[in-house]
Amino acid sequence: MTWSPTEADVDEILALHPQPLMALVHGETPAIVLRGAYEPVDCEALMKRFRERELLYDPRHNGDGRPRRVDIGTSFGSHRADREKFHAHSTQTHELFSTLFEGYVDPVKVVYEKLAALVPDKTVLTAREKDGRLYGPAIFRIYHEDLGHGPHYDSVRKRSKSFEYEVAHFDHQFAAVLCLQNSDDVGDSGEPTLYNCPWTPRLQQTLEGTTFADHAEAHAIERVQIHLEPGDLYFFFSENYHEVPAVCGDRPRAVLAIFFAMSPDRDEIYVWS
Ligand SMILES: O=C(O)CCC(=O)C(=O)O
Ligand SMILES: [Fe+2]
Repeated sequence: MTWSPTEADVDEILALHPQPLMALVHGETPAIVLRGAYEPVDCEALMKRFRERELLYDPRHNGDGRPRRVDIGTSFGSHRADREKFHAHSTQTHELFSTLFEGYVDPVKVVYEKLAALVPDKTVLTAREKDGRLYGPAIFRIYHEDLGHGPHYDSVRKRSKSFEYEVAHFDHQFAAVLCLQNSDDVGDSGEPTLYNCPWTPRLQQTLEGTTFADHAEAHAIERVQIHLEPGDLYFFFSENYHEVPAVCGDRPRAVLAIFFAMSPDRDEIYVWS
């Protein structure tokens, strides 16, 4: 059987995979793709709003002109080293997002609702510490030319080892990404590839002597590329290796992303960005 994404509506997905997140963990399917989760015209309208509010700009014409990703929201990875600043930044993001989408359907709400529909037996919450302090709810990420992600996996538990944070105390970690805008390029540019290959300590040892790309080639590891149109949303097990080839051309790739953690024996799913 080929390793192919599950593309359907939520009811059909639940009929195929009663526990969709565990199906991702077990590699039964590389991704769950919900086409048209958000209106493409609203994607365009939000991009316009981000530009008007100067939240979105071309980093090549700003500061030192070096290409870098434009984030609208709080990145846990960038802020976790300083807990006070991280939670303060997250609070600002909650405030910003409470008015940013006025006049349109709230895309963050849509992503949370779709996730909740896929896990009817669990409660989906923005991640929080025991004292109630919140993480960022979600993040918009705009990738201009030359920006993407090389092969990597994401796990606060296994990679970042941030055990001082609640989100490290779950068994499995995932990501969900809603496409707002694609680059112009018709090739690989900005189109994520997922590998049927979770990180393990053993793999880590193997990779000490080689690159992930060579390892994947040598072992003929299954891979799929996910093609998204504005409004499409995909979910994947972020402990599998994955990559996003660098954007080519002038039109940036823009997405709304969340990370989330789940344990089969916990009622709550914690979402952050
Ligand atoms: O944008 C995507 O499709 C995936 C992003 C990703 O892998 C990450 O942010 O760690
Ligand atoms: Fe990732």
